[in-house]
Amino acid sequence: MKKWLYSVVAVPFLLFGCSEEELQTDANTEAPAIVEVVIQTAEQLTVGKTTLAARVTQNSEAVKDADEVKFEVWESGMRDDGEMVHGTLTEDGVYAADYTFDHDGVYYMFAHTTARGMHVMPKQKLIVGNPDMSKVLEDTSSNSMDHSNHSEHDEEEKDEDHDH
Ligand SMILES: [Cu+2]
Repeated sequence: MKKWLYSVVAVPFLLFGCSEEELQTDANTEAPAIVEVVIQTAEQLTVGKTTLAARVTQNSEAVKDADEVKFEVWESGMRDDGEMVHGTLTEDGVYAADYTFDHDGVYYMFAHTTARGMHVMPKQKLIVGNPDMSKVLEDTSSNSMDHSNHSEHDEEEKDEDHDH
């Protein structure tokens, strides 16, 4: 009689233990939502002052606390002579920086974005004015960059990585 009682009592505990374990596993494997960066600067520009801008979102919501949004701009084929300008939050997840193009040409731009523990860097081609396409150099630079000096691990030295 006593044995029979024990087994009845034990069943609910077993069921409970099982479902609790499943819940914990689900919570642990949930990945953080991807940070998305969309460049807002038009592909066709005119010589002179323009605004470089990119909008940062996560789960379709504006990210207003990005660690860093840097715009790397260079003329096609001359990435080594490119410039890095820091974007600042203007509105609703949009980070922007002023930039001046002083001559017609084909340019490229990366929006190097570090936010919520991720690094995202969309690239865009920019056509400024009416460049003589026969004189435009081919851009052979790689689609990546040396991130060794602006990785997630160097939060303390954010301002020392302008050299790439
Ligand atoms: Cu980058």
